[in-house]
Amino acid sequence: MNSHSPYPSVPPRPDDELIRSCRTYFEIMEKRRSLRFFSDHPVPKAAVEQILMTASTAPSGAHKQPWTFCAVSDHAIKRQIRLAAEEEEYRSYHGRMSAEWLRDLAPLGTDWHKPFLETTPWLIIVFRRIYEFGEGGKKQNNYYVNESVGIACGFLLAAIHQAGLVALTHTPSPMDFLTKVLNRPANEKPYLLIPIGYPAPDATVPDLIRKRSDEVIVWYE
Ligand code: IYR
Repeated sequence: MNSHSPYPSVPPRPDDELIRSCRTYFEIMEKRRSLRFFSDHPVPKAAVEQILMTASTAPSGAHKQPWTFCAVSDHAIKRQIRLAAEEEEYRSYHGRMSAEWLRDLAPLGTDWHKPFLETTPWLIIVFRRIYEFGEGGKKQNNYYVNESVGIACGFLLAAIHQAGLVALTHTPSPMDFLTKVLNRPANEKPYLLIPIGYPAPDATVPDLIRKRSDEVIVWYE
């Protein structure tokens, strides 16, 4: 077993203070929206690095941290990613997605055009690391990779929002082109493509309503 250190002791707080603090964080997070209209205003690399390191604090199966974040600001690579994504998306919107799926997407107003993939100062491409190369190049599988990387992406979106920046959890499908464009090794599979930046001054978001607490929580008291 590794050495263990004491966790900083946390004295119980008065209930009303605790509830207020939970409410305050809810009110912050409740304002987060997925955005498709970005400004090209630059975001410093050091900010992106800090945000990605927050994502990397996420819990993971056996603490393997089975993720790689590729951060792209290079214009030529962003263009390559946009063109490849639009090619896949064009096929998705013209035959690969079911009529029901297209109907469900209609309120979001999405289509195969993805200009934001070139507008945003940064594209984050999250890869899940299926296995590692152990001693002698032996494959060692990671654990709960999808769960771990999903949680890390949650942390990532929260950190982006906290910074006053916006993002889109973009899922061009299939995403294999990202492996090729970014020259990633065989143990990494693309998971999400997340453009990050400031919102465009005239950005809009669809009017969505989030589920009420009684629709998402079942209490057993
Ligand atoms: N990947 C496509 C389609 C799409 C799918 C879902 I589910 C969305 O919530 C939004 C879009 C696209 O990015 O346009």
